[in-house]
Amino acid sequence: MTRKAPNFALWAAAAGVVAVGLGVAAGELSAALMSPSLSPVSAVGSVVIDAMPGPVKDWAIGLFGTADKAAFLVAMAVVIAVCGAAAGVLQLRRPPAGAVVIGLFGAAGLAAVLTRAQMSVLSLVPPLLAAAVGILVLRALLARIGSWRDAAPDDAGPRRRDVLKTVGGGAAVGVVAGALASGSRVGQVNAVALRDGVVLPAAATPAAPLPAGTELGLPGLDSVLTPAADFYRIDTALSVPLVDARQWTLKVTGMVDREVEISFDELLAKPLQESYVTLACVSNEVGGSLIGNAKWLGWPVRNLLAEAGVQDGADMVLSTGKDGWTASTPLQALTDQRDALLAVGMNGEPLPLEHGFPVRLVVPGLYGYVSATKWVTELKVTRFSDEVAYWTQRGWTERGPIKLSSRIDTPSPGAAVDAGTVTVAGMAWAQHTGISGVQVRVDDGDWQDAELAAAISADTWVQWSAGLDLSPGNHTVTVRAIDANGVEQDETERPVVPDGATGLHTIRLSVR
Ligand SMILES: Nc1nc2c(c(=O)[nH]1)N[C@H]1C(S)=C(S)[C@@H](COP(=O)(O)O)O[C@H]1N2
Ligand SMILES: [Mo]
Repeated sequence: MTRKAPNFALWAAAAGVVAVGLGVAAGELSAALMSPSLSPVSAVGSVVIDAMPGPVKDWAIGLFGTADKAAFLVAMAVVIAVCGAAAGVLQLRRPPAGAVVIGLFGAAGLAAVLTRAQMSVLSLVPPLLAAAVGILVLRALLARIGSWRDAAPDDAGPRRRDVLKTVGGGAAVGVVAGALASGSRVGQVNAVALRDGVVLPAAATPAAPLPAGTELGLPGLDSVLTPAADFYRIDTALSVPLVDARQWTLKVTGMVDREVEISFDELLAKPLQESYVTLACVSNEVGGSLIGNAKWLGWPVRNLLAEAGVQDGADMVLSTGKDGWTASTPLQALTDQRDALLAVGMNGEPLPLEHGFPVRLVVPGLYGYVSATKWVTELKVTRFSDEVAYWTQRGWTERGPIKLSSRIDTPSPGAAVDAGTVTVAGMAWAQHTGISGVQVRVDDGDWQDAELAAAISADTWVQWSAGLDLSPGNHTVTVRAIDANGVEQDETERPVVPDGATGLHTIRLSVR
């Protein structure tokens, strides 16, 4: 009795499809967990769509109508599967050629992701992970198919079952992972499209133009205005909450005369105002980078609170985000003249999904954990004695005014510089108080005044620079800021818990 010789090439092709399928699913899932803008499939797809000649695009839209995007994704899936099959067969015939093909795919994904706007180190994870998973799975499956092919006749049975089990098991995992990844994609694609569709009204009260001389433009020095793509992101949301702005409402509840609810369109119809505010995270170490400055567009929260009518005895507003996170903000900080905003715009664009789309709170002078609620859905007027917010339950203080601080941006710590006059520069901040001076010191020498750039306002950070005469050898440079009330930056070193770090930023330099 003869058995038909197994078609190893077919098995290798199937293994190749399973390998790339698992790789793509791993990449998409990691992107879904980190940030909606990181999907390698979307990135490659956008690059291809951008590169398509107009007539081809028109033809495809005409052919598939509103299903054009779905049809495009199906076409991408077919191309990926065909290449996977080819990689499998190549890996069987000429290892490691199949693994190289998958590596090239990963490189294409990486290149596509690099062209996207919201680029960060994190963007590199999904394509690299996809390629790594694809190559590892391909090699594992093909090794098994190889040993089946080379097996002695009496060993062929167990080898065959091994291949059936692993390829079948891989396919099953791939189907589940693919379903999860595409499930998360559908929501993300919609959210991205809805955000792209938002047209922000012009501000009734625009921000004044930036004063001349706010931006020193020195290499290595952070820019005064932080692009949204570089803005630090801190939240407890494992995947970015995707909020449909058309469905979004904000409720004011608690100790109010009447509960009010406002929709996104109603909010956009209010007289909006623009202001520059520097946000900071309480977890920012001395010299750290969890701080950024943006131009925010929004409506002062106090107007909405006034519509609701705040009752006597309230001293706090507990704001809640779509992710269930809460912040406790002193009522006064939301009602005084500091213009705490229900922000809809960041640097002239709708809020990025990661930074709270469609609406977040921005309160000058308070750390983000007690004020900057993203994806905000409720403001409950209450008392500090009645409610405890998310981070306060975990050991951070219930109030969190931002501490006066300063940072050296350039030279970078440990840098080697030439002896002579060395330009040192950085940032200083005391939100809602303002900075009146910055001083620097070499080793244990005297404090010398640095030059302050023009400040946008008391609510923003300000650049400073100083020319220091440095002799050869090892030196330290330390900075301290002085606020508008003449208070010097606290030099006592304290950790970030429970209410923000203190101490002075010092860098070491080796001078040639
Ligand atoms: N809904 C929600 N809002 C949030 C947070 C969060 O975890 N969930 N984190 C806060 C913290 S601790 C900070 S420092 C700021 C950071 O805002 P950003 O990510 O836009 O820079 O958002 C605040 N708003
Ligand atoms: Mo934070």
